[in-house]
Amino acid sequence: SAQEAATALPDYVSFKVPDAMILHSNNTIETQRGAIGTSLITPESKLYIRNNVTPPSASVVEDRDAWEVEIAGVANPRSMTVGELKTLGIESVAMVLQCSGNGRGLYPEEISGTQWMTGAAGNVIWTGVPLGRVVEALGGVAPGAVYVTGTGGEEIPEGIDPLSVLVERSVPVEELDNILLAWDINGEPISLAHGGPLRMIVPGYTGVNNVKYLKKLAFTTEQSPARIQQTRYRLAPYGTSSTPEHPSVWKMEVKSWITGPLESAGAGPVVITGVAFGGYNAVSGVEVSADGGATWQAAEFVGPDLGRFGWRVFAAMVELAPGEHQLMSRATDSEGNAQPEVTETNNSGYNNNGWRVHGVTVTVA
Ligand code: MSS
Repeated sequence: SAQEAATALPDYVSFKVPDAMILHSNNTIETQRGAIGTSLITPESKLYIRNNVTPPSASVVEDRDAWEVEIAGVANPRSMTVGELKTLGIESVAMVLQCSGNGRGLYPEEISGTQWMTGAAGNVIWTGVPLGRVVEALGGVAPGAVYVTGTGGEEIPEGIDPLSVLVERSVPVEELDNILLAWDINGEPISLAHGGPLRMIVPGYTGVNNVKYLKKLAFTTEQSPARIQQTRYRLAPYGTSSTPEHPSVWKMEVKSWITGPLESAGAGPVVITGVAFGGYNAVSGVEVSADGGATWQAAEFVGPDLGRFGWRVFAAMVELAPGEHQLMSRATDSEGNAQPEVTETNNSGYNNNGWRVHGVTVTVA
C-alpha cells in the first residue's frame, strides 16, 4: 500500500514525525490517516507539506519581525514589516488547511499529480492580524478592487518565465473580513516549511490560496497573471485542459473521513472515529454507515467546537459481527449541503469529497 512510513525526510521538514507521514516527494508529504486519530489540532510535526517551488532560504526566519510585505491597491500603499503588523491587531482562527488535490488518489481514474489520499489536510490555529486592520491603517481599499492577490516570496530561478513558477493567488475581495496575515501556527512562529515568517490565510479556501512567505498583498481589479492562477487549480471537465474561464479552486466543500478503525476490529461494539468539516461553512452533522452506505446512523461530535472553519472530531458506536465491513461517513454543512456519494471527476482531481471512496474496509475477527 501507499501507507508506508516516510523514512528519509528532507532537511527543511526534519521536525516531522516520520511514522506519521507518507513521503510522496520532497515537496509533497502526506499525513498518515491513522496519525490523525481523534486529535482536534494537527501539530506542525504531523501537518502535510505541499510546495510548488523550493522554499526560500532558512535565513528568512532568522529575524522574523524584519520580514517585509508590500501592500498595494490601498489608498496609501507601502511596505510593512511583520513587527509593524503585530502592532495593528491580533486574532486567531482554527481552520482546516487542505490541499485542493487531497483525495486525488481516490478518484477511479489515474489522474496525474500527487496521489494524495486523505492526508493532505490538517486542522490548525493561525494567529495574525486581520487584513481589515491593515487596510484601515493604510487608508482603505482603492476603488475598483475585485480580488485580494497574495504573492509568495520564493526565489524565481533564472532563465525561465517567472509567471510559470510564481506562486501568486487571487481570491474574491469579499473574503477581506476573513483573511488573516499570520505569523503563528498553533501558538508558535510558523516554520519555514509552512510559510513563515508571514502567511496569507483565507479561511475556508483550499490550501493553494493560503500563500506562504507572503511578500506582497495587493487589492487588484484582475486575477494574477501567474500560471498557478490562470490555468492551474481550475475545475475543468475530466479529460479537458483548464482555461482561465473554468472556475478557480477556491471554497472548500463539506467533507469527512474515518480515522479509526482502519483495518481490523474485534467483534461486538466498535467505536468509529473520524474528522468532519464544512469547508467554507460550518459542519452541522455526520452520519456513519457500517454496511457500505445502505443504512446510516448519526455520529456525535466529541470535544470542543473551534468555530466555523475548523474540523470536528466525531464518534459513533456500531455493533460489528465477524466478517468484512465497509465503514463510511457522510457530513452535512450548516447550509444543508451533504457530501455526495461520488464527486464527479475533474481534470486535475481537485475537491474530492465523495463519501464512498473515503470509506474503509475493516475485517472483524
Ligand atoms: N505558498 C507558496 N508561497 N508556495 C507554494 O508552493 N503551495 C500551496 C500553498 N501555499 C504554496 C503556497 C499549496 S498547493 C498548498 S496545498 C499549501 O500551501 C500547503 O501548505 P502546507 O503548509 O501544508 O505545506 Mo495544494 O491546494
